[in-house]
Amino acid sequence: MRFWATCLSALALGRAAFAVSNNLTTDVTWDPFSLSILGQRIFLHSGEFHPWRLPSRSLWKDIMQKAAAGGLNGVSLYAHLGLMNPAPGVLDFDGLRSMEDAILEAQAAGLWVTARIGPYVNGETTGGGLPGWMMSLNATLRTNDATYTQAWTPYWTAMAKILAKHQITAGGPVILVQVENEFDNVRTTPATYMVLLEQSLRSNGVVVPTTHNNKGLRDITYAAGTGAVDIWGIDSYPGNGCASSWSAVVTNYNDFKNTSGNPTLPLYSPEFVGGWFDPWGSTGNYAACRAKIGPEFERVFYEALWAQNAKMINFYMYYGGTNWGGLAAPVVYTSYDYGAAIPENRVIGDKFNELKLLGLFIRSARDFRQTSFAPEVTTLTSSADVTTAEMRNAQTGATFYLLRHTTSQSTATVSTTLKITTKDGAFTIPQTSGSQITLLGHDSRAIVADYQFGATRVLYSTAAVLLGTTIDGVDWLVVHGYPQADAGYEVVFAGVTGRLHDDDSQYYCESPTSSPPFGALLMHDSICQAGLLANFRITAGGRALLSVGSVRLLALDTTVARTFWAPVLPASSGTFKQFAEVGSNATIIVAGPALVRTAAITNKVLALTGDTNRTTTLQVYGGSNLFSSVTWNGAQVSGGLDTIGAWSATLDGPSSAALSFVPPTLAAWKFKDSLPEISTTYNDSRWVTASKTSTFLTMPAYPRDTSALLGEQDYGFFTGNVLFRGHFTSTGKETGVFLGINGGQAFAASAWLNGVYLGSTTSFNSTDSDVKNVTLSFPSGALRSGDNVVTVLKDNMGLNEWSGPSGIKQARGIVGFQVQGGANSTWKIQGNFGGNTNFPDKVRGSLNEGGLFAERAGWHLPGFDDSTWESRTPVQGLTKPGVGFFRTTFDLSVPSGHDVAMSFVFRGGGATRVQLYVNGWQMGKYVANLGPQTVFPVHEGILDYHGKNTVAVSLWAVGNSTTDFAISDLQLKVDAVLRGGVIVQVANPVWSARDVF
Ligand code: IPT
Repeated sequence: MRFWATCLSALALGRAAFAVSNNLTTDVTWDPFSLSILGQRIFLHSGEFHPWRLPSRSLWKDIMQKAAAGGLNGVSLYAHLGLMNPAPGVLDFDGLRSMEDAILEAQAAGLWVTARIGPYVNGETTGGGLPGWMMSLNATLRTNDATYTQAWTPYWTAMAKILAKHQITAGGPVILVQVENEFDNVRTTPATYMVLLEQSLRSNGVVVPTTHNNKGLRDITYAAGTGAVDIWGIDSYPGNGCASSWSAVVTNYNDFKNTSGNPTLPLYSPEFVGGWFDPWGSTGNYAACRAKIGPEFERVFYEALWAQNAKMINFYMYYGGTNWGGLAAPVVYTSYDYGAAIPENRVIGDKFNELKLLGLFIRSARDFRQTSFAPEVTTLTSSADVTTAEMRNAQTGATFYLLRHTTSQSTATVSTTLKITTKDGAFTIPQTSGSQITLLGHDSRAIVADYQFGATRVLYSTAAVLLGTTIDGVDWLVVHGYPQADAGYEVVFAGVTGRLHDDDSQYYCESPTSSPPFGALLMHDSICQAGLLANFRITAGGRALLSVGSVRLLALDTTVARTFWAPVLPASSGTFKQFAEVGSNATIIVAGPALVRTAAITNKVLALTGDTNRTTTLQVYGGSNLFSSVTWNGAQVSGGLDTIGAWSATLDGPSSAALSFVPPTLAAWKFKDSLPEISTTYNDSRWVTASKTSTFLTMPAYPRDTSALLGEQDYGFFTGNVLFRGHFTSTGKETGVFLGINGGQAFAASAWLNGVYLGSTTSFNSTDSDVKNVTLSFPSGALRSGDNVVTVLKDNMGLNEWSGPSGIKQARGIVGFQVQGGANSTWKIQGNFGGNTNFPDKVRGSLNEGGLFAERAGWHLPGFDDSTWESRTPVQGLTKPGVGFFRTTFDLSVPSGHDVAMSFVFRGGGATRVQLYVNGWQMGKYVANLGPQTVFPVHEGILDYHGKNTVAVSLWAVGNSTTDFAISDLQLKVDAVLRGGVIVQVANPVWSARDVF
């Protein structure tokens, strides 16, 4: 039973009226408009981040600080059951698997957390987050099956306890917990599985609302107690992904919620397009995707989502990161950059900054949070090519006109006027005769009317609002627009009587008379019209500060606005003092640096932290009485008021040593063969004997010449390369071997008989088959009398995501095998050292290593002694099909105090599969003939920027041509240099001897 937690005191405090709670806590409540936190209505503006996709743990702080600086107030965190629970009874929430640490970093940055803990998450990760061992269970996954229930319970209860400890009622940032993901895939009514998960959360102390991510516009509403979560939402990826063409915005989310869904809930998008993933073998590239799903796309699609009345939005992904080790599902390659706002290498640009503009606006537009849905219409615009929603806050009268092209993918330049209704009457704006509002190509515009902030009401602004805020008792409105757009932007303050006028080509305000000139950056003939109306043209690169009565109006070219920041000034006390709105309404306007991470004022010292990418003019607008000195990253900076009255100083960019830093050339490689297993003398007696004669994996009917089944998950191998050795006793008549091999899309396999190469097979891309059937002939002379061994090396591109209850359980391994000519075969299997139960590397975890001999022996780890190895480079490569392992070390001495983004860049190769190890971490899989990835970002922390580094590559020549035997280059390159960053710890445990077999 829910209750209506209305109370007079809430109303008196301006709190959300008629808020509904889940009856367990009133710290997080909701109504049809929005969520409220501690009685404060908020627009949840959140970004998706998977901490486990950023194994350099220290950098979680970087992402969290960027998210907060980027105008978000929340993060959404998937947890990965498979990583955290690699074997039955083994729970590991340490290091890169620590949900708790990620939550604490979010809290430090002032971000609310939506914990999306599965058990199944999808997310283009192996098994969709479910571990290989669950695939072998006699259970239908994602149902209330007793065996499956038993399987998820230990993880789930442990995770619930972590969340309970860090939920808002306990002083933590966790406000929402998502149960399952896109459960309509496996829809059952009632959803007893959902009920079980929810009950377990509750009995382990989670009281915050539960949520669900509904797959698109599919109805999965359940009656209370039969699987209903407190707040469900709709995921949606409109716009046509990374393809260069745009498809239309979606305009029926709100209808869906109100007709098929639940009209008492706010409209929630737990995943809204923040980019898209890219498959093996594509021609795509994430930089192009980031440009397509870029600033214009964000403006059009995100404002269209606002127009649908969404007040809870999470962008998937905000930082995608890296599918290092075996994290990827077969649908993606190593990079999970996703074209997201923060690129994989963490170097932010226009996409991030445009979302910041939207985020800061939505943060400061308090009245937006209680606006009602109004269908988009073309009746308010003079041009039918422009559509607008008119979203009004019935309590305050504030109104938001969201303008876009009627055909949302249009690239036309269209101009229109707009009819608005305000407290002071109806107007057609712009009022200046002949002026129009112009959408430039892919564009949209949020126009405010009766927009209240501080003591000021903006009657309307045709320029986009960046923010309105009160700093030291002065109301500041920051607006922006494109110089090429409107000939005259209009900003009208209600009831302001101060007059603007010009004097000697410099524009002044009458009151206060001491206002400084705003310079020649803005101009308009009629700027000084009749008192109330600021009518101006924005010039390229322009910024202008006007005093209008007691209000400061800062008008900016949008490209200049992107260099603006409004960090939260933490309150002096309170559990949530660093949280925008709920903890602190105070902000300061800072412009210039590539990033402003944090700001605080204590004892009249304004302490700013952030990054610069060049010598930068720092500007602080307003509040100059609040501080008497300024520090940047802890060091005092001297400055003073500039010509337009901003406090200004010069910040150093990166040092010349940092700018000229060049990592050493990778040279002095050592080499050793990594495929001793093909030798007839190789001793596989300690390998696992394939003995299963039945399986709960999905094992297709295939010819098999013995009853043993070779589904590798059944033997504890879920990741990376797996080796199989099939023994048969020859009668001399065998002609070849049939193999049906499943490694997931884009896998490869190679086979040898008694050390003689038989051939290889490759699945070419994500639309190719995940199982390949080959019949390989035995070359004459290869058979021996007695024991013969077929050695098969195959990789596993990750376990399938959900594709029905049997699709996810698809057996990886050798699903069909038959020696042509009669003989029965018996098989031995070897994968990663120790399998999923006894893997030795507890820091890097169960998915870092596969089953190559080099990996089993730990040759990829720093500290291994390769001094007796042959000198040979990966460019010299191999001489025949097989696997070689190459190692080298080098010192790095990166100037400190800088964030230097580096990547490994591969070139060349044919049917060549390379795994890249950096200080023991498997940071990339380069498949030369599939691509598309050639550049592999590796962060500080994995790389030791102030010490010795070990780089290793396994090189698998899958084919028999010389181009398959080698790559043509591998180097470490600098992507970007910033002064700043966060302090990074290195934790790269070194080699110790393994009893390899
Ligand atoms: C949505 C999943 O919920 C998410 O985990 C991820 O896989 C995302 O897709 C794609 O990157 S599912 C939605 C596309 C139907």
